[in-house]
Amino acid sequence: MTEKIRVFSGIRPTNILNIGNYLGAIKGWLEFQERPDLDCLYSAVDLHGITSPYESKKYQNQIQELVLEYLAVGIDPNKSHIFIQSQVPEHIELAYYLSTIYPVSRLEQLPTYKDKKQEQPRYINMGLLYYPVLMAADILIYKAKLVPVGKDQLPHIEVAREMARSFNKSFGQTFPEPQAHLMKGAYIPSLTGEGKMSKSKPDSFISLLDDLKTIEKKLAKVPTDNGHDKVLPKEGGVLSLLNFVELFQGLEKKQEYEKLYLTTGLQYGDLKKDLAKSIYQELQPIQEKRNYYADRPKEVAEILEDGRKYASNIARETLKEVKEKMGLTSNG
Ligand code: AQP
Repeated sequence: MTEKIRVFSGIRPTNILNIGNYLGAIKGWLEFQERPDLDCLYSAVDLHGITSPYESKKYQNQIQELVLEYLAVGIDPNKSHIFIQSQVPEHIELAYYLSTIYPVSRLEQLPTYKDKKQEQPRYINMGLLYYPVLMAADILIYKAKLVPVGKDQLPHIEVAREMARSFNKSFGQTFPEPQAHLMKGAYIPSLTGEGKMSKSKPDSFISLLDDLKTIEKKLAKVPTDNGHDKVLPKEGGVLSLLNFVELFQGLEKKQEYEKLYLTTGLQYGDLKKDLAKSIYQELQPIQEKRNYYADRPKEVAEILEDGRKYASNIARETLKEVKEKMGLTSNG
């Protein structure tokens, strides 16, 4: 029997998941768990979450909430392994080893680090700089070859690839070079029309748990124009809206609106109302499933324990191999 190809991905428990996380990352997770040739590990990456300002008293709830949302969107514990990152501390140990073979200057130049420095100027901690190192360890500890993520994570995947190459060169072939897997929704713009949709920017997102009224209100605020021009907009709120139309209502509908924009004019009120309905239609079953699991904490705890055990076994094996290859233990 050929060995399954391993898949790893994770999300920070910084807030309720939004449609950016859902279309950009989770849709890829769901696609991969259906493939019998893949072995999928999906983690609530709580150690990454604490590199941004957070409230320790609320953090356990946020982590548990993220797990409920993983289950709610359809991550199936019979097809995937779900676990909490900090419960497999081997990630941290591997991250340290990897940090010794990687230049600090490369980490300082990463766009994600520079962005976060601007976003949280009073919270520029070592963990933030170290984020891509720990993320590389998250992936490499499982020798994962595929990483379904959004576009913003590409620089981090590149770091993981460089680390794998560098480690293999110095200590012998150990890690495969992981590849990012991007979905159609790999970059979901913010509702403000500027930058990407982000869990930590409240004006930017529609959350997976929003009701119809809230979605309508949020879409109503998306900045638009007079609905008519000779060329389609290349940025801003209108582009975001058309993007959502394609992802939730299909390409044909988007093309219909584009045609109106270029001819008689587009009525945003109608577009927004219709779009809100379509988004809510997709989110409603997710919200029901989230409530189903919220009522079954024992079942959720068992799923997490199974996931932790599975992940820990692989992680321990990899660490043993790494320590031997680095000369930290004898291989006798
Ligand atoms: N706007 C987006 N479009 C497509 N994909 C996105 N992702 C995030 N935003 C978009 C993908 O969702 C996953 C979330 O991973 P994360 O929580 O570890 O970090 P992130 O990329 O920093 O996500 P957020 O939502 O912006 O969170 P905060 O605000 O906490 O930093 C990743 O696969 C990401 O690519």
